Amino acid sequence: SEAEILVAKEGAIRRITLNRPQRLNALTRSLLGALSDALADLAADDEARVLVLTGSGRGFCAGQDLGDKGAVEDGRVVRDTVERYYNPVIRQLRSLDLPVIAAVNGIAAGAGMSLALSADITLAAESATFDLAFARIGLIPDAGATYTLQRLLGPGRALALAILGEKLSARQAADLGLIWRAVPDADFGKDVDALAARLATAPTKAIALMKKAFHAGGHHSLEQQLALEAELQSQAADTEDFQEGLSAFLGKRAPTFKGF
Ligand code: T3D
Repeated sequence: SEAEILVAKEGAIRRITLNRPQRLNALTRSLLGALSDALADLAADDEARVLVLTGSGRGFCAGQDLGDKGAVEDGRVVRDTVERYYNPVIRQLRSLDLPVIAAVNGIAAGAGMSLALSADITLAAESATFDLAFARIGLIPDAGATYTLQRLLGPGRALALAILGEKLSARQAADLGLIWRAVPDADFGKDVDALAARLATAPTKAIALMKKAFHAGGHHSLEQQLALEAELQSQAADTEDFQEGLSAFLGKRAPTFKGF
């Protein structure tokens, strides 16, 4: 049978495609295990400078596969699925040192929406929809969604969305600040590729330091954050890319960043 995820390497770009199109890429334990393995490989891949996470077929990801035997039966089983399959993937995505693009090609529902929101930059095709489907089946948002949603929307709108489970168009999601941008379907593939190519030549180390700063900023005081910025900025200034950025600016030419 076909692999449940596809991993492609192209220069410094890594692309992971959820690949159960006949089920809108719904997540099974085996798919989540494969995704976790791929993310572990990526974390150890020194050549990689950007990850694109996307789905095959007409959907991005319909969340937990509700037919996956041994994953959803009752509270005991679901706790195990969440702790052993979902949470590791979310931690891995979050702690990657490179920028993560979610390329939302179609519907993102349930934990599929959680996955899309855990990326650093979420780009969606205009025909894609975001569906916090959990309440429809009597569950709560998980895979980090109760964390990311309230940071992106504010706690009031996040909880209302969780309770009501309204489907959002890609444009609505962009207007609410849930995602970076909704783009016309005809441009989607090209725009995703252009963004990935751009990030593959970006100052990758500085991006890793930005991620660290913003993640800590969510729970720091201003004093703590100013101290952290001083530390991380000094690390950024010690990179070869900063020397290159500086000399390119002064020399009125385009910089060539190496990622370190
Ligand atoms: O351990 C744990 O379980 C805890 C973790 C929970 C995390 C969660 O994600 S809970 C939320 C799970 N997801 C959902 O509740 C969404 C279920 N799907 C839908 O509501 C709809 O499929 C969509 C709104 C996403 C899309 O609707 P539509 O009309 O575009 O497509 P469709 O016809 O419903 O789906 C196409 C096929 O995929 C269909 O199969 P068929 O009829 O062609 O044989 C459908 O049953 C299947 N499919 C879609 N989503 C899932 C699924 N099969 C299993 N699980 C799914 N989540």
